[in-house]
Amino acid sequence: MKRIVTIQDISCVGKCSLTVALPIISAMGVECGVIPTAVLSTHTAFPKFTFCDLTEEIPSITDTWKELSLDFDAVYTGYLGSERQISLVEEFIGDFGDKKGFVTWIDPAMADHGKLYHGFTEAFALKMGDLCGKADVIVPNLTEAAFMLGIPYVETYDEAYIRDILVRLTEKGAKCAALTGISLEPGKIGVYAYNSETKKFFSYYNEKLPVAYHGTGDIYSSCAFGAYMRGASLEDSLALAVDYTLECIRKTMQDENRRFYGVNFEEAMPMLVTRLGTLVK
Ligand code: PXL
Repeated sequence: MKRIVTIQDISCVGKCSLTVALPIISAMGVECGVIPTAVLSTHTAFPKFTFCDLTEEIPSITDTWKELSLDFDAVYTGYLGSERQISLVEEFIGDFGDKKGFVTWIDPAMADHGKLYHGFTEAFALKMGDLCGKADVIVPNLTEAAFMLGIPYVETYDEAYIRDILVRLTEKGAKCAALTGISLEPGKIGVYAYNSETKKFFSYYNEKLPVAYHGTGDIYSSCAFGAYMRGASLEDSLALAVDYTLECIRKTMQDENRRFYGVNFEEAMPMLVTRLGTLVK
């Protein structure tokens, strides 16, 4: 079994970051170590939240792991709270990334719908862009891509624009870039990706439902990463995550008692595990 580490916050309620990454990655048959970067009462889109910063725990944890000679097959990061935390992730890659086949998977979870999340600055976004340059795979949405490239966010675009953004993202160093939430025809939404080593593009779409829920980006990234670590191709992993995220949204819409936050990723898990079984042994 592969052993990975995911570095992101714990939002105690809100269904994002570690509270979705850990169950999804574990259900997919990958051992999931964690470094919690902060503990929040909820994620920052709630009107009020507490925030306990754990930055200074990170070096203590990783130093102890080094003394114990622990090793990992991958690191996966999501929401990071500060530029210092980005530097610590870079150090983690330096310390643990020399294992053969090591995968660095970065979800620059920091913005959506044209806006940075509460508390982030443009300088932070540019530094996240530098971290993405060290990755094997990055999974930004179009807002995050625009902030990392320092260009305006646009709501209407065509395929040539998406391809240009993908190439520019990989020119900053990432091997593969996958833009999430891409819609090039009405009623369809999915992923558009580029592998700078093979110079190949890949896209996959499924139904676009007329709703937008918080936390789908974290679910998408965790699922695609989990499948990739199980040995599925990157294309199959990215496509599975499109279908799983849609299934989570469908289950949420069916639930009369649904919350205003997060999606029902829990009851969609049987579909995920079944589909994963068709892709890997
Ligand atoms: O879903 C991304 C995310 C993760 N963690 C925290 C957040 C957000 C988005 O707002 O606030 C703390």
